[in-house]
Amino acid sequence: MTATPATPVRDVPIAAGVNAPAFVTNQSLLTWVGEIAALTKPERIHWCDGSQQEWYELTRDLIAQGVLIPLNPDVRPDSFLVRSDPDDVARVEDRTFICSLKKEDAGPTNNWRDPAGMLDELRGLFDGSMRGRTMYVVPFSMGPLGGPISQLGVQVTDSPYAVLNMRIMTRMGTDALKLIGEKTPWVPAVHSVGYPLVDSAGKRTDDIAWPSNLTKYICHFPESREIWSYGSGYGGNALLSKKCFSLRIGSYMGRQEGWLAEHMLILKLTSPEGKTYHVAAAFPSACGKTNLAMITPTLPGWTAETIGDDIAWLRPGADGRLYAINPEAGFFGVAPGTGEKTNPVAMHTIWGNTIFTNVALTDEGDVWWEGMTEQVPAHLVDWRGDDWTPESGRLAAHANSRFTVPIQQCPTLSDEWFESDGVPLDAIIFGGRRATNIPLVAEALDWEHGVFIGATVSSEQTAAAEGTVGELRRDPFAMLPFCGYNMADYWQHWLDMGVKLGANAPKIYQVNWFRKDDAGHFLWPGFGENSRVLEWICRRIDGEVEVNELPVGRVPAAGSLNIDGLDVTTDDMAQLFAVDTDMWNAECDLTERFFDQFGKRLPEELTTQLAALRQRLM
Ligand code: OXD
Ligand code: MN
Repeated sequence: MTATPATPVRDVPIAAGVNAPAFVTNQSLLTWVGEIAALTKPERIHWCDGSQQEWYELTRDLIAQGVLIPLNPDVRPDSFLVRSDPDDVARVEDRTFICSLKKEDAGPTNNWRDPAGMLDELRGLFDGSMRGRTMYVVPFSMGPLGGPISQLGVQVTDSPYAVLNMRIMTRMGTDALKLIGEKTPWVPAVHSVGYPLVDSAGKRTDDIAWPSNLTKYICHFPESREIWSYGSGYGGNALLSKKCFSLRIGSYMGRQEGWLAEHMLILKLTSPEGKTYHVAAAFPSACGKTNLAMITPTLPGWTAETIGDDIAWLRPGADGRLYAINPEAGFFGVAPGTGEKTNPVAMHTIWGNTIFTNVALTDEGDVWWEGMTEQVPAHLVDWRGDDWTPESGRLAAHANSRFTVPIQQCPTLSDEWFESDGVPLDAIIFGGRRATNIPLVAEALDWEHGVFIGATVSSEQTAAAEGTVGELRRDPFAMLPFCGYNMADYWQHWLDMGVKLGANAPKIYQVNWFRKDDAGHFLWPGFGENSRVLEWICRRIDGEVEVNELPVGRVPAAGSLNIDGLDVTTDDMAQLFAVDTDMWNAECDLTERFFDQFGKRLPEELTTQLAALRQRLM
């Protein structure tokens, strides 16, 4: 899959220089690698070429160290289980900082640190943090190599586990490095797990399976487009291409350069008549985004193809339409809840070549997690490495356990994932988990109303996370933890984009698969049946279906949403689209309070939208 390097790349001791391949001419890259090495003091520097040989050597060493547990090759070839430290299992939002020059540019929804002070503190932490280890230099491209929407980055890391994941999640290696010419812009990302093997006195300690540090910092410097991450080896804290680059730094770059970096899946739909549609959809975590990205439509004749499951970069094209690429090359999916019934496509994707983190191990040497099969295995080794039986009374897999797998293994992958110009969007969808208020589907009245819908996305807290169950959490555009600048300015950027796109702008929709009746039962079957809502959206784009105008948006006119064969009654349909004026007025009050924190930076259009909604509710 990856080309053999033109220049052989070998690990050499640090004293011999930065050990860059001869073709690297970008002085800022060479200087930066030298500076980070001088600070972190690794024993060796290895420039990753992304080759099969490199993968073989890294996995061989990690197996020998007991870090990677090879799965049974007969059931899950070339796949591994990794168990993290129980204190390092998820993104750490309270340790994530936007270090913009001015605090108000980070805005009220981000943690902020003064960049100079933060860099000082980071330099102290990174000083000697790679002693005794190899520093890997990981060049990568987000998006197709050389594509007009793509961006280049280089992560240095002392985690070979992060290297293996980056090789799956990005186009990583020599081909990406070769694109960084003398003057090419690239994003630097520094990562250390913060567990040196040699102390400043030269005393060596043994390594452990999951090195990390209780002190964690995930820092972003938007103005200088830099990322520094310390103390964690897990997911978005360590794979700096993902949330750190593609969303936090990406969103900032997008604002400066006239594009959008979004927490959205991208899906291609084909109707029975052979017409194609492209949609991008933003959902907060735990709202079924991966399932929608890999949906198997239940409606005869419709097909769905996957282009992305998590991140979309959107840019106006020469024809004035909005084009989307998925900058990633793999899925870093949540394992629990993924099974043959809920997401057969994901289950087929992970047939092999997959890194599993914090799932359970079966006696056959395969993986298991809650929701994978109906039949619960009689015995497992749980994510912490302890014996487990169904009577154990605890989760076998961690709730945030993951699979990392190449997107090219996805059986529903669209050829258009390879398209460097992206796909033209017909619709943008915002979703959330809401037992009340939000209709099954509603069309925004116009772009500004759509931005208002995106800005007010909220989701009910589930029992899996901290907080009060059922409590509403605002997650505007599903970007709350991922926007690299002031959220109010981000909304303004979306409003400006609407002006730029004009009549070419995609239509905006809101969906909610999770509405419940008074007895607490879901009113809508969800999963593959969500294709019915997607069909309605496509038909609507073509002007083929009628709407009912409600205060909250345009919903399907009676009979225009296909529910043939579903066990959904007329009364259920009425409840799925009911607008309770009192509850909506209360929601408007919450929105006003939410907006208030942005002060003068809140775009006037959103205040106007809120007032208009109140008016429509009267
Ligand atoms: C993710 C997330 O991992 O949103 O995609 O947390
Ligand atoms: Mn995500």
